[in-house]
Amino acid sequence: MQIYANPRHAAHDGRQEMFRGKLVPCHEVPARLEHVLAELGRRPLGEIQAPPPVPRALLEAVHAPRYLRFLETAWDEWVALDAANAALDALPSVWPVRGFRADVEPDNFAARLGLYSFDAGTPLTAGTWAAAEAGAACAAAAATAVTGGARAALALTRPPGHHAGHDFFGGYCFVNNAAVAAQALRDGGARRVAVLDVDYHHGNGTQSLFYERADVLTVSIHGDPRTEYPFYLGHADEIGAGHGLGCNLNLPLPAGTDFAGWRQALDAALARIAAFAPDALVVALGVDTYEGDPISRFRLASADYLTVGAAIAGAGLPTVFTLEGGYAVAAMGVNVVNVLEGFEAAAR
Ligand code: OKP
Ligand code: ZN
Repeated sequence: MQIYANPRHAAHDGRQEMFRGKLVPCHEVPARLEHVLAELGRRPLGEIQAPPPVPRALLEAVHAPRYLRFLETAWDEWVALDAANAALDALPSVWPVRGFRADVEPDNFAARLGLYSFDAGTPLTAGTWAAAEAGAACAAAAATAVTGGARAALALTRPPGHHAGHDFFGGYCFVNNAAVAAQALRDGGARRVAVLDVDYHHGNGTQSLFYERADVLTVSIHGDPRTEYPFYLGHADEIGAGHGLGCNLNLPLPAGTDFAGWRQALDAALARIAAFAPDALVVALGVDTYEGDPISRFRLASADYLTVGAAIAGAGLPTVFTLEGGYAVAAMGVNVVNVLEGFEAAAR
């Protein structure tokens, strides 16, 4: 398969996230992607390329222009507040919840940081925009490869993307790479596209972006939001709205679910995707379903990911993989490459 690696990913290197009243080291670290690249060196699956730049029009088909402009300029504004800020990450601490106005963009930087975010766990750093934009370029390039006839393509996206919505970041995500890929596939001529999100956490951003669209089916298997992040979306009764009614499927599972239980949800997800009869599939590939993940609570073993990849190949669809979560850093490479190797073996 064609593989696009983000040459700028390491520029996004957050120091700390808020957890239980303290700032703790970030889980979403550059080493995650380095482990995937190292494993791809041991088990090559295709040529690894740098992507061409992502068209601005594609980014603006997914995200609000004023949000993208904010991301682009945020670091310079942060440092302009105080030169000493250059040694710190920008973390939001105030948000316009119910009853506040989101239509008026404040002048105050902290207020805008909150306007465009939903948690205090997603630091914005000097290289965040460069990394996020180049990650989206990987997603777009992978979609282009599939549009051009490739059976599958892999976008090694970091930072991840599936929590990012039309005009907000959070959950370590800034640009929704899976949505960029899905939109690029549509623009390339796919009449219907399915997004299958297998990350431990609900893909709230992707769901929201396509919630009222009938051309993109979004399916997510994830920890039940009653107890698991992102908490405020991802329930089974969210089925799409308007033209998109019936075009969203959430399969929340209790914390502690093992592979047997998770596999049943995957079969249900794949059955729904088959019924939708898409021309292409985007897999938002998180491997934080792993039993050793430090922030998640499913119990998949490394070998299970071979089975996951084979089952996804069974859909028989041109497939773009984007990379999402996975925080057991040393196991990340094996787990991701197992999915892809399982896919390739079954897709042959
Ligand atoms: C991003 B992705 C843990 C707090 C969890 C956010 C988790 C974001 C997951 N101490 N904070 O879906 O893998
Ligand atoms: Zn996750």
